Amino acid sequence: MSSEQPSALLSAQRTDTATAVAQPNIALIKYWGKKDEHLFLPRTDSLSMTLDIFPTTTRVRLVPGAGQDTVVFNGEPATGEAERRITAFLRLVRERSGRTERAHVDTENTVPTKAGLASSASGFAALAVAAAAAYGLGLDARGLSRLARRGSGSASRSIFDGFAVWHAGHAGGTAEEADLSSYAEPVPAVDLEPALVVAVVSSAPKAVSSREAMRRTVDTSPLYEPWAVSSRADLADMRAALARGDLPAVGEIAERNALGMHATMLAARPAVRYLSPASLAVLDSVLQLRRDGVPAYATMDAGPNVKVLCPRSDAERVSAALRAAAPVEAVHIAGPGRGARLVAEECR
Ligand code: 2P0
Repeated sequence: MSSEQPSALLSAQRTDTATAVAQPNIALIKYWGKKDEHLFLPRTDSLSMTLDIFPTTTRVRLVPGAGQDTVVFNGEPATGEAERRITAFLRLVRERSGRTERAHVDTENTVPTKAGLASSASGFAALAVAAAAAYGLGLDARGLSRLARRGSGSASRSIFDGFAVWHAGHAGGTAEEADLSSYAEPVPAVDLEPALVVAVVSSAPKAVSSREAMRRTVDTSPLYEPWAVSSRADLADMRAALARGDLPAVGEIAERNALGMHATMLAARPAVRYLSPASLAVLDSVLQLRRDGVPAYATMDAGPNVKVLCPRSDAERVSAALRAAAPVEAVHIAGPGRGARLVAEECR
């Protein structure tokens, strides 16, 4: 038996074993580009909705006397980049805690990985919450958001329920000041009753990682800076639309922000193109839905999959239209979900 604790109690108590659950988030105002790669400071603020699907469950257990960290990912020993990122994150947590024990991490991720479905967001949000509790960091939600950011930028937003804004912070001053300046927090929103319909066009790993793609875009795309400027204006418009509960405006702003982000990538040298013919067919079907009177709006991340924001009451109709538009692998209907949280250990 396991029972969940309220998000407010995240990491409140110290144990040597902790398990946390987190869900992915989808950005409505995108994070695309860093100003500090080591600290994961983004160039622009972003805003997202945490989903109620695809949970990641991560257990961190301290192992006194162990010579190294061990990581199991979906039942298999983690290797390569995934293992390197997780052990680097554990080193950061150890530095902060003053403790030296290595850890065993066991993570079950139900998100299709590396397919632009934000698997690193739920993954590092769950790891941050579990590791902070296991090592006794005693962080509040903002502190957990900052910590999760150091694993993957978008993970900073999955700490929170529903809509969250991630502040870019500032790179000046000391590293500690810069680190403190960038975190996510909840955004006030009227209850919109939204759905996000996820059309999985391909769950194959992507050819270019989002990390490499955003670096290349910042370094070489002549469209990057204009997009970053317009994204700041989009964020202000988005906050206002959420505050007045205007779902069509939220969708319209999200769609223009995402299309603009993909334009920056197409102008990079060499270009990064994540959208496939099937993605474009789904985008066409979203236009057709709007012509038919359904307020549906698309957003896309670092992959070919398309996520469509619409009223909850239209989700089934949108789902059917997306399936008919292209040979999609799967369609998932998500709503706003809970932030990362500890789940009580059954017995130790
Ligand atoms: C986002 N994406 O705002 C944007 C939009 C993809 C497109 O955050 O390098 O895995 O680990 O900080 O968070 C994907 O990038 O990148 C992402 P890192 P991350 O959701």
